[in-house]
Amino acid sequence: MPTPRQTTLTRFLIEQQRRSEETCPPELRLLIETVARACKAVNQAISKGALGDVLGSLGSENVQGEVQKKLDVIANDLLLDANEWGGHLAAMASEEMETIHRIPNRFPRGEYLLLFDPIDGSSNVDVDLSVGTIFSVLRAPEDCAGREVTEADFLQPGRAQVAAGYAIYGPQTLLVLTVGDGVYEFTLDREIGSWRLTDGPMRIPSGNREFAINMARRRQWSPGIARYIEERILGTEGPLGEDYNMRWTASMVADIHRILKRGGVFLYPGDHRETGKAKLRLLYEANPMSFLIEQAGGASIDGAEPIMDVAPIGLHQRVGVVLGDAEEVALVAEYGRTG
Ligand code: AHM
Ligand code: MG
Repeated sequence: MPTPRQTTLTRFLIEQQRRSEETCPPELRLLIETVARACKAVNQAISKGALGDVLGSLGSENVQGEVQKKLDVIANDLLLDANEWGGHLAAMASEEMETIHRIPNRFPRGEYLLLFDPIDGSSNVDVDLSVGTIFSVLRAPEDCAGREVTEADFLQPGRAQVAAGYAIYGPQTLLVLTVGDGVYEFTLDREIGSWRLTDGPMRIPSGNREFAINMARRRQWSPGIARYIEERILGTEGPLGEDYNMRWTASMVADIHRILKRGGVFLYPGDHRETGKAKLRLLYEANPMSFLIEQAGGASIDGAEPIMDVAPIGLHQRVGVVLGDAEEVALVAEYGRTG
């Protein structure tokens, strides 16, 4: 038997397929390998930094009105190019594209839909902090085979995901993955260029007294969120009688990875008092992260309901996000109900 560290992503996925063709059919396995390969190329591009002329903005805006970084576009193209010819996909969608990307007619069409955020936390790229790529895989509706894929085909709840994960480009380059049978972490062995299993099945440790929230948005919080955070800030002088720590990286991948490894809770609430707007996107940020968090024993809500039960109405729809330690998330939900 190989030790976990000798287990490559390829071997892990083949063994997963042998254990259960239902969770990991060959087509899905090959699709995940292709995404993972594209993430290696993104990693290469990011790590060149100023030497590769990849830093800074392009001067363009994406569909959400956000300034695009050069790397947002480079990574988006790398993921599109790597995934369009393999025959596993019917279409793709991304944070950086207004509408879906159909597989060109010159390539065979497969049965899956891929959604991604090519560089999550891209404001951090220029200052050399961790960023990542988030992805989610859905099955295309059965009747897709005989017609053009549409945006509506992507509007499936998070529970319908068949795989999800992220790559994190930090001190180490990692791939964290679920096919609905636990969460596993792979570290990129830079010398031989392969992903090796380094953790899993991952479980969120309970009871960590750390929360992650952007405090500058405090004026926008609902009474429930304000109460939850206020109690933690009061620490030993408040009803909890314990001190808490705050961590905020402005890279969701980095905050979620910390929570998977050592626990705690992440909040990006969607309760702006005037606009009711959230920031994070449901289909390619909140849903894949929620799938991973639930698979690791945690919970994930939009403030009240499980995120993966939300019925999507738009490709770039935003949603409030509270996820991590299941007990903490339950408390946020309770304070949301009672104020
Ligand atoms: P992005 O996908 O455009 O980078 O935006 C998402 C990021 C998340 O990674 C992070 O949690 C959040 O935006 C940070 O937002 P803020 O700048 O409000 O702290
Ligand atoms: Mg993002």
